[in-house]
Amino acid sequence: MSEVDKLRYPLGTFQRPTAPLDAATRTAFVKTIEDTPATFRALVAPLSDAQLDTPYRPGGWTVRQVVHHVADSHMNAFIRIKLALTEDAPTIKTYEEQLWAELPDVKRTPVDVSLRLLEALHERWIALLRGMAESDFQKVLVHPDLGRMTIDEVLALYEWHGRHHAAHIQQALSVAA
Ligand code: NI
Repeated sequence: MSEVDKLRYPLGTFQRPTAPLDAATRTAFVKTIEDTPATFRALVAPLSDAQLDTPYRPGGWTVRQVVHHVADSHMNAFIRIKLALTEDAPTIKTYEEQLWAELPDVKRTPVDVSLRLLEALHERWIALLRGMAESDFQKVLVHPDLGRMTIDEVLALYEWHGRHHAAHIQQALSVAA
């Protein structure tokens, strides 16, 4: 892995599961997603504006952009799972995350707004995940870049995604310290 990629993927890239998750792994992944908003709040709450404006790597997003991105991403994830649950292998919509991170709401909105958004969103998301039947986790969506994905795979992706971006913030703080 190149030096840039090490900074970009501090925990390594997402490893897609090759089989349905076992019940214990699924439970653990749901718990990590449940804890994600609190993880971000704990990391971000004590930060100054200067720290929030620190990029997590040279040329990378600032801590502020990372927090708003996680809210953008997880709103999409929640919708994607609901589409997979209610339609037959729907093709989901990707979005230009780099451009979303430059839109005015990201520049002008305090991080606390996205933390509160994440807290409410994940409460809904966890209620959904904990209410699903075991068989629901094998329902599929079609991702334009990643192909057919089961909800198990989507769950694994977003379990990784929260940890991945929390590690970016830890990295930004260790560089700034
Ligand atoms: Ni991301």
